[in-house]
Amino acid sequence: MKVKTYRGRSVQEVLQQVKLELGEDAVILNTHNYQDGGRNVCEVVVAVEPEIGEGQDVAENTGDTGGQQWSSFQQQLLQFKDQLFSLIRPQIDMERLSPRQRQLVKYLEKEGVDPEVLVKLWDKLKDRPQVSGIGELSRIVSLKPWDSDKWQEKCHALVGPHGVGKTSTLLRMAMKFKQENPGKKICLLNADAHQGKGRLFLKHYAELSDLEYWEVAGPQDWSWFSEKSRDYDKVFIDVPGLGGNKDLSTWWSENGVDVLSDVCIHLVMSPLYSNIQLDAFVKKFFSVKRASVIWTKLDEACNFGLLINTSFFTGLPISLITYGAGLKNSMSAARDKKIWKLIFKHRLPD
Ligand SMILES: Nc1nc2c(ncn2[C@@H]2O[C@H](COP(=O)(O)OP(=O)(O)OP(=O)(O)O)[C@@H](O)[C@H]2O)c(=O)[nH]1
Ligand SMILES: [Mg+2]
Repeated sequence: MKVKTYRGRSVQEVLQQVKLELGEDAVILNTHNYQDGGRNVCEVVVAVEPEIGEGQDVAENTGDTGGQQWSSFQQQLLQFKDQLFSLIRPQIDMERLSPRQRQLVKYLEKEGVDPEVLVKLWDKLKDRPQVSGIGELSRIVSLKPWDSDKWQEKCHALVGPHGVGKTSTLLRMAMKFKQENPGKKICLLNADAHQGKGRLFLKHYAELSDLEYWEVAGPQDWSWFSEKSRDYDKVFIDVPGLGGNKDLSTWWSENGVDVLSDVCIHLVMSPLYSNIQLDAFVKKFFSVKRASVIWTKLDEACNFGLLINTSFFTGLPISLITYGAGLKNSMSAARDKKIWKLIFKHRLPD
């Protein structure tokens, strides 16, 4: 799978170049106009499906991710998926796909994409050789990049299992927001204050970054904070990992968090989890206020089919990706070019 960038003086000029080189199969992922030395530049990012024989083992060739080998568990999972898929397979006549479409479906199967997603994709592509596989896939994987103008809600709560990277991501988001909106008042709200280490970490960086910091525990605190929140333009909320049988809706109602208005929830996940585990987390952290998925620890993962599966089964857009333990240069807003490079080339953002 290729992701290529073309530049020219106008959209028309660049599109003509794209069409000449790549024909009808090129899928436009993004266009961007800017000035360079007083000249207008139009940049177009396109995705192209690979030639036959090319790219089938892209993932193995690039060596760009942290995970270098399949773990035996992943192999078992893939075997299980193979068996499942082989039951459904008789219904899927791969001959009804064009060679490129077929190759795309096979690549995704190797990448751990769920058979149900593959069947859906096949259904959209069958007997329609002119239809682009990536184009159809981009209808499944929706994106809502973490840019301040796209996310108008005041309060952003990060939820997810213990250790997935909630606190670090929350800090990165708050710091990015502050950098882009220097005049705005930002608050870090720690609802996970019983965790000594995370608490110190958050408090320390709040002080360093000149962000206001509060802790809440129980309905009285939440009720107080719902008034206090009027002082802020943005509030970033660190929610505890919720061990055992606790789920998010129980925690939310027990703590009376509903008093807080204008809240959206971001589900923080990592491709290091298995499909089964991820399914359990998606249920555990269910909420009608859920608005996006944030993917963390991409630098430690060796395949990314889970991103597609989660988009398919939850319908949630991806807003952010993180790929490093440090707070700097380890987070990107989820844009198509980056997501496709990740899935098809196993390449992390530069
Ligand atoms: N490699 C890698 N490490 C990360 C990433 N994001 C966070 N980490 C590390 O993962 C560990 C856990 O991160 P936290 O932000 O504390 O995770 P958490 O979800 O808040 O954890 P709890 O508060 O214990 O539930 C830390 O050591 C982070 O530095 C990432 O994208 N890649
Ligand atoms: Mg934490």
